[in-house]
Amino acid sequence: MPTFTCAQLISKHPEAWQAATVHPFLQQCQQGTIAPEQFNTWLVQDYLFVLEFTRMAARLIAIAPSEHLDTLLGGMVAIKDELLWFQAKATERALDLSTTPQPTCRRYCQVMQSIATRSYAVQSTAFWAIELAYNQGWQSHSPMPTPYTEFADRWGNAGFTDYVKVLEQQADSALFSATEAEQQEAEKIFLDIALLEKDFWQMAFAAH
Ligand code: MP5
Repeated sequence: MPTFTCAQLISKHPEAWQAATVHPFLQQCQQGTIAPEQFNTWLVQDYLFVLEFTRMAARLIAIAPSEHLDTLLGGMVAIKDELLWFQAKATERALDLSTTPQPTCRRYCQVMQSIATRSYAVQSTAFWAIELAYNQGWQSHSPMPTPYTEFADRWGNAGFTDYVKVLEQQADSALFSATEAEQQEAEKIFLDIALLEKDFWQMAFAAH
């Protein structure tokens, strides 16, 4: 049975991945020309996204092999800090986080929920893709000027890159022993995520 790796998913779908990680939203953050309204829309909607991503991480931990737990629990600790950090950033900007998710954010949350009953191979591939999208997206538009520097650093820093590499190894080991049907599902969710990442940037970019 042919198997593929995470790296092969990216090399098979370079355009989809490029669109997920390179966007005028990030380019204008880097140039310092993004409007506060656009950035604040991203910030609030991303907080809502991370709330749902937390639950996806919990489901992943629930089905992970024991030797994968250390990395995943480390990720969970980072998410705990990140939620508090989002709250602090929102307070600084006088933003209300208890708002309704926009349609794109809601769709992304639904996709994360929809894989709840899928195999570990599928869920770990999705988890890796979501983390890699932010790692590469922010990193490739770094350095950013203030006040965006800390945002680019949060997902672009070397430690986060290392964490995403371990996630890749863990997803690869799951894909290696996955059935062909599971591999097909993993490829599909990867493409769904690539599209949703692009749409998420566009949602914020279109805010005015
Ligand atoms: C992430 C994110 C990364 N915050 N938002 C989107 C739309 N995609 C990926 O997740 P995390 O938990 O912030 O590292």
